[in-house]
Amino acid sequence: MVHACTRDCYDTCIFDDDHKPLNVFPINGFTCSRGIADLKRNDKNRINSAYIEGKEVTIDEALDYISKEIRKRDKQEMLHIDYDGNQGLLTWYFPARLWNVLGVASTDYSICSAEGHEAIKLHYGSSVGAFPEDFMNFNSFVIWGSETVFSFIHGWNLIKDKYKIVIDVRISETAKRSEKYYLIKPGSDAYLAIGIMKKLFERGLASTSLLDEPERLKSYIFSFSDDVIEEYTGLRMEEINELAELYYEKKPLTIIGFALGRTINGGDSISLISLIPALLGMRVGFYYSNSQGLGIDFKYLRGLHKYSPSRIVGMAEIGKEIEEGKITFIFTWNSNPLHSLPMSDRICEAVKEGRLFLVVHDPFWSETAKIANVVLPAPTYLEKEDVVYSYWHNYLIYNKPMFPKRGITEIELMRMLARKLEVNDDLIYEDEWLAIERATRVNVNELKSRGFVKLKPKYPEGKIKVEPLPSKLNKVNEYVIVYSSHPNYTNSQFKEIYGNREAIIFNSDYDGEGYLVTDYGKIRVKFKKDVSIPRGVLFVYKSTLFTLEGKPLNSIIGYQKGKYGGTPILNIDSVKIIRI
Ligand SMILES: Nc1nc2c(c(=O)[nH]1)N[C@H]1C(S)=C(S)[C@@H](COP(=O)(O)OP(=O)(O)OC[C@H]3O[C@@H](n4cnc5c(=O)[nH]c(N)nc54)[C@H](O)[C@@H]3O)O[C@H]1N2
Ligand SMILES: Nc1nc2c(c(=O)[nH]1)N[C@H]1C(S)=C(S)[C@@H](COP(=O)(O)OP(=O)(O)OC[C@H]3O[C@@H](n4cnc5c(=O)[nH]c(N)nc54)[C@H](O)[C@@H]3O)O[C@H]1N2
Ligand code: SF4
Ligand SMILES: [Mo]
Repeated sequence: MVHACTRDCYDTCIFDDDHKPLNVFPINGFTCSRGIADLKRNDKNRINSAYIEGKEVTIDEALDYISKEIRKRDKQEMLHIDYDGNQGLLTWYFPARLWNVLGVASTDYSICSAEGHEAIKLHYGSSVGAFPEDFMNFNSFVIWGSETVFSFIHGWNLIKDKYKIVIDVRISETAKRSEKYYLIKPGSDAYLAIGIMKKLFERGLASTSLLDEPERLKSYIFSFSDDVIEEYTGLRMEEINELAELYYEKKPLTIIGFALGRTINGGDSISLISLIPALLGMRVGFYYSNSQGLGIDFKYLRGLHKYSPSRIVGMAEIGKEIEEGKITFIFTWNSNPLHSLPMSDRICEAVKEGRLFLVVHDPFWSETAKIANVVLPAPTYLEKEDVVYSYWHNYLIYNKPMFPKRGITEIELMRMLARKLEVNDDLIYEDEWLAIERATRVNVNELKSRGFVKLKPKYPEGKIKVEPLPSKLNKVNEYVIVYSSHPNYTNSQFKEIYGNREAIIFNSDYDGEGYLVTDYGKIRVKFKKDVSIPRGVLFVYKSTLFTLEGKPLNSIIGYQKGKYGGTPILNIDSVKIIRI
């Protein structure tokens, strides 16, 4: 029997009964520092009971209390926030049915990768790209806006001995370990993609057969002068020419990092980067996320084939809507919004002032759980059955629990709350295994007995569409905040093992304390000089987003969002520094 790590991670490691990583490709018998520490972590910092306003209660009492609050309100002012804390189909997707049947507001699930999914889909029909087996067919790689060494360890393992080119805004760990790197100005990736394509056209190296309107692309590309491309990217034309040559000669696989979707011009950048392999005649020449290529009907699992939310609130705008009093009730699971959302200090303020009723269902005392009105204990992935997919490889895995259940599962909670609210819709009571079978078309008995099955990748057909091409690219001002994964944490998780680190702002020239200030707020932070960071860049690990005073860094991030998938622009510019 096997189980699978359900964390938000490319790799979705598969483990045996003793929690040893399986030696199947591409897991290859090893795991990360979190995978290693999972068993030890399972007993630490756990929520072991339900709580109302800090007082221990039974789950039944807590649900009575929550249902009274729900009955008092309009659908539009209630929101469920769920994201990828656990990627299991039975933990994340299926339990959303209650909220969709009730018709409360939903988020747009945009915080992480939506921008790139939508941008690539417009050209290719789907964002699906190379699977692990395809990686093996390439001898060179361009790693564009991704700290692969930390964020994608099994991907890195497949490519580490091959030729790698990194495009980043600082000398990342991945850059240090690669054969070549190019540092560009934050948010200028769209210009670099234009520059590369321009050189390919100019030198007659472009292959146009896969594109529906190559001439349209060419005239668009040639509307940008070399001077403009140099000015925006900070690279010289000789360097861009060299990169174009490398692209032509080596025909690399381009790994497009999710992080790009959260930068200024992010969707446009991903859109244009994705066209480079097409211009070299490669149908599958990039990897972004393969979740759209697995044939899983996520909408069915969430009940969205039958019901729709009363409204969609962009994840970029939740903080703002709370401030404006438009949201007065939040139910969250699988997510730590205080850590992850823009203007997240508005959540704290509104709860303190009694303007927002906050419920958190989580296995661990996350920052958000600590301030919630009602807290509910959830089992970890080691304590409940689930079915897990990966956004890189194509195994669908049956997660068999290793330990007895603690707390209440997301499905049990959904059904108990539905009974309290007298919601009787069949969707809520549909057998979850039947729902899995319908959504994945995989035989559940076979899945359970074999542990995992391979899904067949699904690719769209037809020409790659050149349109839409970005009409206007934004100018980026210094200072820009940029983030990367940290090897010992997954987003806000694993502080109980690896410690609660404060936000340190790595930069080119200042050691000391001070403030970061934007139109949305001010936070006191520590600064540290680092030679790998160019001027104009403020770098922080995305797992260390709280100050020592407990204020979230995201307090200073506004509600700007991408135009394709609505992804919040987290890599904001025009940040002022006050030194003290
Ligand atoms: N260990 C670990 N692994 C993780 C996670 C984790 O927290 N820890 N998180 C998971 C999740 S949720 C995600 S979304 C993925 C993210 O995985 P990746 O997509 O690899 O993103 P990051 O690790 O955030 O690294 C982003 C890189 O982009 C660079 N960058 C920032 N701005 C720009 C820009 O404007 N242009 C260019 N070219 N580069 C830029 C940063 O300097 C950084 O090196 O990783 C997953 N894997
Ligand atoms: N400033 C800034 N903000 C960012 C980012 C950034 O780079 N910079 N990155 C963004 C990205 S890429 C992402 S993906 C988000 C991630 O943002 P978060 O939502 O903060 O992600 P996690 O830390 O993974 O938190 C998920 C929560 O789910 C809980 N959880 C885990 N397993 C289960 C389970 O089985 N059941 C339940 N009920 N809960 C569970 C965890 O304990 C944790 O509290 O943050 C985004 N926010
Ligand atoms: S976080 Fe990623 S690398 Fe670590 S155990 Fe989970 S799937 Fe594997
Ligand atoms: Mo993410």
